[in-house]
Amino acid sequence: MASVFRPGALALITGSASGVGFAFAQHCRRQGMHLALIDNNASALQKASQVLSTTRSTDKLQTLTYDMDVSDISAWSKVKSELSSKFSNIDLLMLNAGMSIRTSEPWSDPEYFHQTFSVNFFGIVHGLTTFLPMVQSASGPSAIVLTGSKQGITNPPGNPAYNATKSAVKTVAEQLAYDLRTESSSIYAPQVSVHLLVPGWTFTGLSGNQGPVPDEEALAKKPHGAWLASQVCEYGVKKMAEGKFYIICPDTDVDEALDQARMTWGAGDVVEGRSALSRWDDKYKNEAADWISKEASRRRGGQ
Ligand SMILES: NC(=O)c1ccc[n+]([C@@H]2O[C@H](COP(=O)([O-])OP(=O)(O)OC[C@H]3O[C@@H](n4cnc5c(N)ncnc54)[C@H](O)[C@@H]3O)[C@@H](O)[C@H]2O)c1
Ligand SMILES: *[C@@H]1O[C@H](CO)[C@@H](O)[C@H](O)[C@H]1NC(C)=O
Ligand SMILES: CC(=O)N[C@H]1CO[C@H](CO)[C@@H](O)[C@@H]1O
Repeated sequence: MASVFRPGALALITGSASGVGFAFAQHCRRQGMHLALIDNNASALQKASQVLSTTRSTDKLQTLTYDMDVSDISAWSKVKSELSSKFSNIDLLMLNAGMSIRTSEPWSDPEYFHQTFSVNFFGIVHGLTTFLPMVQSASGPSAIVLTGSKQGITNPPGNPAYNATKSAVKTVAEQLAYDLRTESSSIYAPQVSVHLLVPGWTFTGLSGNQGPVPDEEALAKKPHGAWLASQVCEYGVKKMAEGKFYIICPDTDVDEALDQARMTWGAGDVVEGRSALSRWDDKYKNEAADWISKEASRRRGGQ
């Protein structure tokens, strides 16, 4: 199957002034793609656009930037009217912007939930409702990538709003993939592939490495266990080429087998009727650790 990463195609990426989004923008540019970059950090966005404009001869390639908040639906309609005057379709729609707010009292702070959902969840909803038609109308294969998190799957305790937004992103991505591939659905478009990109621990703005930082610089500062955003991109592009919907990235500390074992244990809470988040419950945590470690070794052996 032809790739969405092809010369002359258009990628629209949110949260593209830093981290994972910026790494994908760089990959797209190297493949000769036009870019529409959305971010609410104006200075980082400007830097990113400069770097990308020199990544490859850009004689004929456009780099459009939109300094906007993805939670603002009216900003999306402006982007649409501008973009659709220049392009008739979008080949890669990557809805990736995300953030995390800390609050000491989540259970008495509805604003913390509203804010986190307005960016991490409704930012994605706005991107989809605005641009799905332009993705469906692409002439070749096109793709939608939504950035989730392992925290939306295994749900570790501590930041309930962030984890809840990411589990909502997973649910929406699954529904979208189903509707696009199902003939009786009103949005049926089997040439559009959907991917849930789940980075592992990645050294980005979320962990103190904000902006379009070059790999060499990030490598010198990154914690040992974390991946670079460019590694997430490389892994993601490879899995997209394999046609995978779930793209669960490992990192230096956590391999694929360990993630698989943790996710299986988590799903087992429901099936076996254990307590919620049993991996972190004193009553189960030793059993969980034991089972996960054995299951991970079994999976490594079986590879
Ligand atoms: N870094 C990790 O370990 C990790 C792990 C799992 C998932 N993720 C997810 O990866 C995605 C990308 O994050 P990252 O790690 O590259 O972090 P990052 O901070 O480097 O990049 C996120 C970008 O989104 C932008 N952004 C934030 N809020 C925005 C808004 N309201 N409107 C427009 N732009 C906004 C930021 O300015 C930033 O440039 C996020 O969805 C994040 O939740 C990251
Ligand atoms: C914007 O990005 C720059 C890095 O380019 C960073 O130093 C700054 O803190 C960011 N601003 C905000 C508000 O996140
Ligand atoms: C990015 C983020 O805030 N994720 C959080 C999900 O919840 C776990 C448990 O608190 C936190 O460790 C993560 O930081």
